[in-house]
Amino acid sequence: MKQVFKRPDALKDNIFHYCPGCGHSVIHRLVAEVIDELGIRGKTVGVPPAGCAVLAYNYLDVDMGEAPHGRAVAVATGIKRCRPDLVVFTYQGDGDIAAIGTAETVHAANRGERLTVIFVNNGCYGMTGGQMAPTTLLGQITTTTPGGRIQLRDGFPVDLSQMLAVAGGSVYIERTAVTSPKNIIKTKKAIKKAFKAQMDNLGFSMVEILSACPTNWKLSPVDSCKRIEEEVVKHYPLMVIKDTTGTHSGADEGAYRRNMDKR
Ligand SMILES: Cc1ncc(C[n+]2csc(CCOP(=O)(O)OP(=O)(O)O)c2C)c(N)n1
Ligand code: SF4
Repeated sequence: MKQVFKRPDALKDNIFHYCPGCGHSVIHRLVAEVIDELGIRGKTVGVPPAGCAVLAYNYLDVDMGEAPHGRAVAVATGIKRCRPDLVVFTYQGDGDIAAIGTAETVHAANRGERLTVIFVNNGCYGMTGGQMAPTTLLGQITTTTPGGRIQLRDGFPVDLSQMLAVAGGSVYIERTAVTSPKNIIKTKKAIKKAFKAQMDNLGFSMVEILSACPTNWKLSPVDSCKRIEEEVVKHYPLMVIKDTTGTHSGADEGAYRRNMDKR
């Protein structure tokens, strides 16, 4: 009989430590499926965050290089520049990338580093107990905003994808969610497209994935998905935010080398 469903080769046979209903497990699987389908397992390096996905190396069966909180894109830049033949991705939560990691991420996008960011937006600091993150919505209750996030004290939610879309070196940024089979399929397509943009040498690519943190939201997994679809998408609409992959001519490696040779 033809096998129609199996564990991806790029996913180790370990039991996820994530809470029930957490999006990280689904997103790990999607990344693994894409790596298998692109046939890049032997030449892919991932950089996990500080956050609940810090143990991603226990699950993804590719080389992984750990980075301190917020530094994943900087570490990935170093790896990619040393070994441009590798496919390099970071896997980061919103606290990791949109708070402490903002600066290096903005500059890496602006430089057009040829790497891929998987940005898991669950609107809070999951691992450390559900504190407010830059992405936390106005009014959202977290452990550090027990009365709800208010603009006067806490500022507005940060839309990192829109910020990075302005950068000259970003070529593909899409926001998706893992709340339903339809959205999960779209997320996988987006991850594949982001990896391909890197493999075509085009520039910085990122997929922002709206994901549930049922434990810290204090909602059931089903109600967490409902919250994303009914509330979160109003502020963070699911859409392709930037796509210049069709018109981009790719990085001019030759010009770079000629310029270096002149010195
Ligand atoms: C420099 C530094 N500061 C703070 C921490 C503590 N810390 C670990 S994980 C984390 C928050 C992670 O939240 P997020 O990136 O949103 O990921 P999630 O756990 O929600 O997936 C923090 C503050 C740390 N590890 N290193
Ligand atoms: S705390 Fe939240 S983000 Fe972390 S594993 Fe649990 S549900 Fe997932």
